[in-house]
Amino acid sequence: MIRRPLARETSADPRMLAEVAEGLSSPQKELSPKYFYDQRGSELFEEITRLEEYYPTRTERALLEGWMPSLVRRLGSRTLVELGAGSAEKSRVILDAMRAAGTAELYVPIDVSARFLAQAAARLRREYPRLAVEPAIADISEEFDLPRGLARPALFAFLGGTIGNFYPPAAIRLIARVRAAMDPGDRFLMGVDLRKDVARIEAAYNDARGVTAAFNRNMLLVLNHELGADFDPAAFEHLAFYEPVAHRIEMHLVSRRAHTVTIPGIGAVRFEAGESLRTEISAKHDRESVAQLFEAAGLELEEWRADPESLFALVVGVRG
Ligand code: AVJ
Repeated sequence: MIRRPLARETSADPRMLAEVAEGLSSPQKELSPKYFYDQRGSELFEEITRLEEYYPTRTERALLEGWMPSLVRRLGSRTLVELGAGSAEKSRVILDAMRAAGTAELYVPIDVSARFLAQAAARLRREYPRLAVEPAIADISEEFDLPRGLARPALFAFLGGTIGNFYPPAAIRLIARVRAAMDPGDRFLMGVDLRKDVARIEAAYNDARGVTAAFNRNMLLVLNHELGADFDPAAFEHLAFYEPVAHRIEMHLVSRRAHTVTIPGIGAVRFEAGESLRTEISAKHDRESVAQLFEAAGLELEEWRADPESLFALVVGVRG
C-alpha cells in the first residue's frame, strides 16, 4: 500500500523550514522570535504585558497617552503606518490623537498574521468610520514593500521595543527600509526599552508565575505544529539573562538531557544535556545607541521622551 504523507509533512512553509534548518545547525542553535506568535503565543504575550514584572507595555502606553495628542497635532499626521501592528491596541492612542486633531485619514497596519490583521481592521473600521484602514500582510524581518501613495504627512510607527529583537545590522536594514518610504515631512516613531538596573530587566523576563517560560516553550509547539517536529517542551528549561556587553536580554531553551528531535525535511537534531537554543534577543538602548542606529539608517534622532524612571522611551526620527 502506498502511504500518503501526513498533510503537515507537505504543507510546511519552505522558507520557515530552511530558516529553522539553518538556525538549528549553528554551533549556538538559534531560532527567530517571530516563531513565538501563533494564536497561543500571542495570547501568552498579551498575558506577559499585564504582568507586574513586565514594565515596557504599560510604560510605553502612558508615554503615548501623554505625548501623542500634542505630537500628532504639531505634525498634522494624516496617515499612520504601523509595523508589526499585532492587535493594534496601542495604535488606538495614536489614532485617537489624529482624530482629535482632525487629520486622521488612513491607517496601514502591517503584520505577518493575516487573521489578526483582518480582525483588527474590522474592529477599527467600526470604531473609526471616517478612517480608511488598509492592512498590509508582511514579515518585517524579511524584505517587504511599504505602501506608496499615502496621505501626507505620514507617521511611521514601530512600537513595543520590538526593534530590540533584531541584531544591529538587521535593525539598521529595517529602519533604512522605513526611511526609504518616508517623505521629508514624515516622521518615524519608535519605542525602545532602556538600559537600567539588570535585576529589573531580568525580572521582566523571569516572571514569578512562569508566563514568560510558557511563552518561550510555546515556540517548540509552533515547530511541532508547523513543521511536524516532535519537540517535547518539558525537556527544555526556560533561561533568560542580561548580556551586558551587547546590552541585551537573551532568552534560551536549555535541554535538560541529551536527546534527539526529529523534524520532517530536516532530520534528526541532537541536543546535548545543558545545550541551549537561543529563541530571542531583546536589546536595550540609551539615547546614544538609538542615535547611532538612526544615523546608520539615514535618520536623525529628533525627539526623545522617557518616563520619569527612565524605563522606556519613545523616539522620533526624521530624514537626515
Ligand atoms: C514584544 C519583542 C518587545 O522583547 O520584551 C516579552 C517580547 N519576550 N517577554 C520583548 C518578549 C519575552 C518583547 N517584544
